[in-house]
Amino acid sequence: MKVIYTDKQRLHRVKYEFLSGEPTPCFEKPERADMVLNAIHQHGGFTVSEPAVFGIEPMHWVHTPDYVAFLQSAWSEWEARYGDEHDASPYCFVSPRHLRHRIPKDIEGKLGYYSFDMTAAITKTSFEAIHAAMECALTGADLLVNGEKAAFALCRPPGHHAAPDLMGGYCYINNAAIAAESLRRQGKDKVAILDIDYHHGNGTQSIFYERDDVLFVSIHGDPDYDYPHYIGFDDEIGEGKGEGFNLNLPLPQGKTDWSLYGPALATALEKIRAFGADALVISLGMDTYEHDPISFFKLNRTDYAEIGRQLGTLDLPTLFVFEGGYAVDDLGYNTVAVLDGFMRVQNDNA
Ligand code: OKP
Ligand code: ZN
Repeated sequence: MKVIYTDKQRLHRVKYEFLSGEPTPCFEKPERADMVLNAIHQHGGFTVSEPAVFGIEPMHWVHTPDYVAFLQSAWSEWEARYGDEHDASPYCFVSPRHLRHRIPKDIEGKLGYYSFDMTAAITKTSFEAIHAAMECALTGADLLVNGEKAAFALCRPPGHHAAPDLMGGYCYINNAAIAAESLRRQGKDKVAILDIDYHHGNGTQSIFYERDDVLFVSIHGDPDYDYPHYIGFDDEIGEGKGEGFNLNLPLPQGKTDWSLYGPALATALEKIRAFGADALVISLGMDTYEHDPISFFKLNRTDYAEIGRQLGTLDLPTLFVFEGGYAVDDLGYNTVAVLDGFMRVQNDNA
């Protein structure tokens, strides 16, 4: 399988996030991708290459122009105010209640307007990495358009929490959504996105909520108890002509092992089959792992191979787009277990 990766993505490295009231080293770090690359090289069945060059224009396919402009200028506006010692991060937010949704002129106001949490800080070189991650996803989509049966875009920072004009959850630009849109624009009439990150892919859901040409299905921790807290429930089914083209399968924290996950995955795959997808994008989050430090499912490496196998049985052109996963020591082997399970089915079909 072809893997698309570039070291430019290392240019995004945030110092801290705030958990349980104290600064904690950020879980989403460049070493995550290093571990995946390491396992990919050990496996031997992959070829890794650099992404092609794209401008920033594809960001506008799914994000608003004002949001993209904000991402580009945020660091310099922040640095002019505070210097370069600390990462740019919001301290106040535009709640949907009692406040006005006007775009402020001040950088502090803008950071809060365009964020839904404090986990998406911006550094001097973040935008270059964010851009490079999108290029990896777009290059992966192009591989499918050119006849490749599958590809893996090893993206970071991740993207699935990024909505049209919101960052959060370590995400800025929605790599998977842009890849799906690229497939749509290049002749794949129906694209399914399956998000198997532990956290609900709220950004991807929002982007496609009113569309019937891109199906969004997500299996994740119950938002009544877990991040992103305010979205990802099973009554969110899409709107307008998108009604029926959004499926959320929340599962309980703490006790979700294969006995609960397997049936949810079967439901997800059935929905994708019924939709009649021409291509599949997998938001591949590996934080469903039993030892993940910030998540609460109980999947293991055997389960990952089985997930890969079942995804392979859909027999669709498939782009894997990397999202979360924070148990760094096992992250690479778990990721490769999914991809290897998938490739074994492909070899059987060939
Ligand atoms: C990004 B991705 C839990 C804190 C969660 C944010 C998690 C962002 C996850 N106590 N903080 O979907 O893996
Ligand atoms: Zn996650």
